Amino acid sequence: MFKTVATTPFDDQKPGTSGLRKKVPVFQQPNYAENFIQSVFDALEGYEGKTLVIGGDGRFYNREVIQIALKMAAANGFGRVLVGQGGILSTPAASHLIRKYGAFGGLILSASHNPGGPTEDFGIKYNIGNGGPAPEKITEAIFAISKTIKEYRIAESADIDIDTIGTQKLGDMHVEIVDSVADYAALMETLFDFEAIRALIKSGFTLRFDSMHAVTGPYGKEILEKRLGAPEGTCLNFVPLTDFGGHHPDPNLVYAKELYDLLMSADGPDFGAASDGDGDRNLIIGKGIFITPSDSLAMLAANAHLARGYKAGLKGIARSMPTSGAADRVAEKLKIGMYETPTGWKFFGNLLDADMATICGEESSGTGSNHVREKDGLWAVLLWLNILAVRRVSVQEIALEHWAQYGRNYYSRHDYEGVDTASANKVIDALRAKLASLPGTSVQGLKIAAADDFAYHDPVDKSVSEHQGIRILFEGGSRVVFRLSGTGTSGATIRVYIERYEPDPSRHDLETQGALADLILAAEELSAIKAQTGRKEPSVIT
Ligand code: G16
Repeated sequence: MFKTVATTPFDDQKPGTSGLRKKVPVFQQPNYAENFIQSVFDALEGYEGKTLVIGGDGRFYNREVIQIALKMAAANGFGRVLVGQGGILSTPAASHLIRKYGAFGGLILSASHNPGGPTEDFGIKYNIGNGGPAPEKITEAIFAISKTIKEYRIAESADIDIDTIGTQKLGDMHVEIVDSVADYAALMETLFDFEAIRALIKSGFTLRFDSMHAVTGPYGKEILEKRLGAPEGTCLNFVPLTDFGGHHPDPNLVYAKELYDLLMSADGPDFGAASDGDGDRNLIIGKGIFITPSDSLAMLAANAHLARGYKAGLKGIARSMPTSGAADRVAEKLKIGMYETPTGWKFFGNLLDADMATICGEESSGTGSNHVREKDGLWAVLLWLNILAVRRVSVQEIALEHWAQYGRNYYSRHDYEGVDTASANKVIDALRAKLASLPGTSVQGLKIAAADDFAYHDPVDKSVSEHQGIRILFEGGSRVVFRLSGTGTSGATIRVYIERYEPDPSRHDLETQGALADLILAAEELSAIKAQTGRKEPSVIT
């Protein structure tokens, strides 16, 4: 029942920041998904007879690729595959299943926060046995194999019913269709004090959780409304749709504006949150106050000991380089390790496995901990709720107190999306070329203390990752960072990260873009993005 199919390579199957992401029509080309999946299997060793987890965020083409992956897993010798019912698994839930059931690895089908639909985005990512995204060593091997692949193996069989919970067989391989939510919800109950959160909600505390028509809908319904007793109506846009209702399932101030406006209104709820396509990102908004992801990491780290799972304290905190330095001050106070990694959750894996870091976070709306090896949107929401349930103060009070104690890191990211790749590369190359001459000079009255092209030396496996972003550090702790996104599917996206450290509490209530105005001008003066790309302004400001 297995056959070997001859194929020819595609030259564009290089995994980016988080797996291979392309437009659906690219994935629909004959052999495209098959080639990539076979390249993944060929890059691995010793999986015969072992378990693979497969699930996705429910976007268009999810079900088709799950069938292909199942038939290929059987033909390649896996012993068992666990699939989320209906093909649905949030990325953190998939990571948990891999860990809980000792799987060899997993295939996560998602393009995260990118739009879905017949002409929109799709993606395939391989996660290793620790539950985390494959490290660069493996993604590079996958890419190398994809360039020379000659054949793939697949079962000739009818499609598997992925909607009915239970076990089926595909050749010798067992296919178990599992509840998408149950194991994950049980894990959350071990980390957080559900009693305390229930009591908070019972006392009249109000919240909204916007799933943006993506994967966290069923998770939010089960955990927030069913287990924590939040009234119906707490979960918004909770039915996963293959095209996310035509929206970007990206929980930021642009795409979750309605939620933001609700939280800023006089009679809005006390707490609002949203998650993205595959459930690993989060947006946190308190009544009248947006918490930046960088601040959220710092505030969660400072208060995490209030939740059951983190009572013993944190071993360390890790953040991606472009994430603000707010968490660094918390680590300093707690006298624990602080690690600065390149963008990409995969870089946290070693630190978490070695128990050097407990909590990690990124400016791109990602926060998580050692409970899985992915960032986890709902986890961040529950940790916030747990902290609020114990402290019984508002989100605003937590933020103001935090800034008074540690200082405030004003922070914003300006994205230039869909820029022509050659111009984007030119911007970065030009910046790189002048790095050595910058220290000691001034722009917009700001003195440059240091400038470099960030390279990461992994303290665990000693691997080195170079060219991870251009950093211009000013005296006093402010900085601008430039890098190209590794998650887009068309053209290039230039990201400019702007940060000002403000220790003075009398200056903690400024409007963010205003507080960063001179740095924003400095970034343009240094990079000439507008002149190089012909853009007048960023496409997205968060
Ligand atoms: C992925 C990665 C994150 C990264 C983000 C943005 O998130 O897992 O680590 O911060 O992309 O990356 P870039 O700046 O290269 O576009 P997700 O939620 O898209 O899987």
